[in-house]
Amino acid sequence: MMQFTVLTLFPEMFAPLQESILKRAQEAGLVKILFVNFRDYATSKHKNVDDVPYGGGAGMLLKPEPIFAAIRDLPPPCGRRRVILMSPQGDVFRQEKVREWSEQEELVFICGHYEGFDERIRELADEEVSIGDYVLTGGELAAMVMIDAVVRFIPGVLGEDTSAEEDSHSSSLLEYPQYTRPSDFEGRQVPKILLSGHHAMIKRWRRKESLRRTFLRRPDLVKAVTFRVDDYPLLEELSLEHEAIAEWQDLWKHLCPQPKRRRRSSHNTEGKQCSESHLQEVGVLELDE
Ligand code: 4H6
Repeated sequence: MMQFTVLTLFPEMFAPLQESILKRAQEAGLVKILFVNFRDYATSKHKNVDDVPYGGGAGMLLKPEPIFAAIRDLPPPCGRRRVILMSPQGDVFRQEKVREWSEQEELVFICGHYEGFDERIRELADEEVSIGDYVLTGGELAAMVMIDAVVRFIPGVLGEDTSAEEDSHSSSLLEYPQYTRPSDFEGRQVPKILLSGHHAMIKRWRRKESLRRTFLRRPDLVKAVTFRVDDYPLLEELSLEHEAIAEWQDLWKHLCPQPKRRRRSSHNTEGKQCSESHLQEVGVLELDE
């Protein structure tokens, strides 16, 4: 059971987490999401949670006292707990972080609103994280994005045989194109290979299309890809199909199959000369370099 605790002035904004897969995960007891409205920890008679900035300037900032009080009032952690602050100034949230957080027993999210936080609130957080380079009216939507990504990574949430570990971002490659019926939709055909039932060829096609998409759409991800030896022929084909991919050739030339070094065979202990026909069977590759 993984617990999420959200400190927010607007718990009603989290209604979308009560639908679909996140609803099922909570009903199945895999996940619990608690909300703490830190306005309940405001001590002034008007329950103020914000105030004007020292030094002047437009807008209001969240005061430290209610958020400090709310964090101090949390029950002692049941295990590993991470306190997270969402802000446009944080480290960008990536799948690697999802994997790391999925190993915690509890995640606590502090959602800011108004123009921002009093700087002293930052010391409550273990991490400051951003979902991307844009500004939101509050941290709530960012927290929902992160909760969704972590919940779907918890074993059992997606179902029995579907593993989030197999997802495109685990391999740093984009997903290959997928199709369902009909095989001909208004003249648009599903690639023939996918109808062939030839599983090895389908696997090869999918790997090639994942590579193609990653190079063409997300060149920034390419440096994180671990190429396999059997990617070599796929990459060479893609180089011929796209000049833009050919420019990356230095990345995979080390995977070029080397011609096998001829060595004395264990069946040829007398050191006899190998016949011409045997050498042909071994298949000497002719390669550049
Ligand atoms: C901290 C500081 C996260 C949090 C300021 C939060 C974008 C992201 C917020 C603010 C967020 C993100 C308050 C500044 C409203 C703008 C909440 N915006 N803001 N990219 N906003 O993850 O005014």
